[in-house]
Amino acid sequence: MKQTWRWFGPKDQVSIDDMLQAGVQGVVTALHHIPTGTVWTEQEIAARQAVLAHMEDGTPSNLAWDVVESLPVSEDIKKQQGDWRAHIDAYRQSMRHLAAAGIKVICYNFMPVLDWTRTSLTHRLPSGATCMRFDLTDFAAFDLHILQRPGAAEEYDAALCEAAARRYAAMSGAERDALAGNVVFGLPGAAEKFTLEDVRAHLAEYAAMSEDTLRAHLIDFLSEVVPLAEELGLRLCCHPDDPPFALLGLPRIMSSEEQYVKIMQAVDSPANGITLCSGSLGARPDNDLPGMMARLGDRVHFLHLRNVTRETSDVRGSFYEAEHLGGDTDMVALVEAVLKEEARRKASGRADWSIPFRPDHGQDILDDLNRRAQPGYPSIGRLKGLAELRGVIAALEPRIGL
Ligand code: DNO
Ligand code: MN
Repeated sequence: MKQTWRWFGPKDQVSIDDMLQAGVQGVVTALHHIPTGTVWTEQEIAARQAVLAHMEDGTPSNLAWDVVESLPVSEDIKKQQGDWRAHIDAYRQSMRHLAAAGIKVICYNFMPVLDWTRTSLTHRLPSGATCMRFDLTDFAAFDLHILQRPGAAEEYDAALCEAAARRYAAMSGAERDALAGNVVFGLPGAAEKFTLEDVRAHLAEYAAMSEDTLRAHLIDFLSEVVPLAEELGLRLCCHPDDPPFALLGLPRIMSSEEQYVKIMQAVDSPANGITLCSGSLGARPDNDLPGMMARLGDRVHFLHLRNVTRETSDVRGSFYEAEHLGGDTDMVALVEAVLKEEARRKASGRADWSIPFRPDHGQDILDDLNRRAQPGYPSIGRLKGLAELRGVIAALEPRIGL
């Protein structure tokens, strides 16, 4: 398993030197400054590679850009509206440029409007660490009373509506603003930053879209990009919905194994793959992560390893981001399934048998609490997650014969 690390570029609080001290072996990054739907030029890609190649004092870092996260898919492509065909052409052109630069793995997602969604970015744990949390009552309070989405009340049961009304009534104005900010103003990695008005306008455009239609749009997109990916030796990998259930009445199509299988079968190519994000998928009790890795393994091109503690037992429920080996996903069993897949690839003679993973979101601990990085991406919390995962890998690898 190749130990990679997400880096948001030169503006990231966490530096290349920090990454090296964390012991990472490769980098996951994206050209966040380039607007969605436009081409990533060879020059821009080369410039990012050049920055990555050196430490602050000019010493070679020996780090390479291994994974793109994300090459974003535009809302127009998801809706098949407006400039969607031009955006697909731009996507294909960016793929050619990335392949020419030697970057082979491209992560993307197909979540309409919002990328990942949380209600709190600094939920305090008993230890004093903070983490991100999704609280369904807070979310319903946002949806019903702040966003005031038409029809929202029909999507929550009566008890939840009452709890949300009480929660909203008890919040100060500043708390309401903070909740709205956490939910919609755009988290790191999200392609766009929104206001409430923007969200209302975007939601209206999806009002009539069914899951089947959104899935058909994803399949159309993949039919355009997967053959090119094959030709260029690229691996595309779709990140799951986070959280993995319907929100704000929007269709969600990458939340469960069953949904993944539909997409993998519709465009049946090894280049049409998955980012297995254990934190996203694990928020739902019916997603069996080690089992998914075992069954979908040959399509898994990239892994996000992170854990959540589910606070409710429903498919749509509350959760917080736990320590990497804590939480409800059996991380040791998942790592074991990943290593077994690697062993299969190696035995079949594949040179690229090692699967890149990154420690996904860390809790804010120690000096992270003074040096706030992008939510979810503190240096020490992620380093702790990586170190724990590295221990699991080191213990299991010899047993699997790697
Ligand atoms: C959050 C991330 C997501 C992810 C995109 C991939 O930390 O896992 O923002 O990068 O959904 O397209
Ligand atoms: Mn993830």
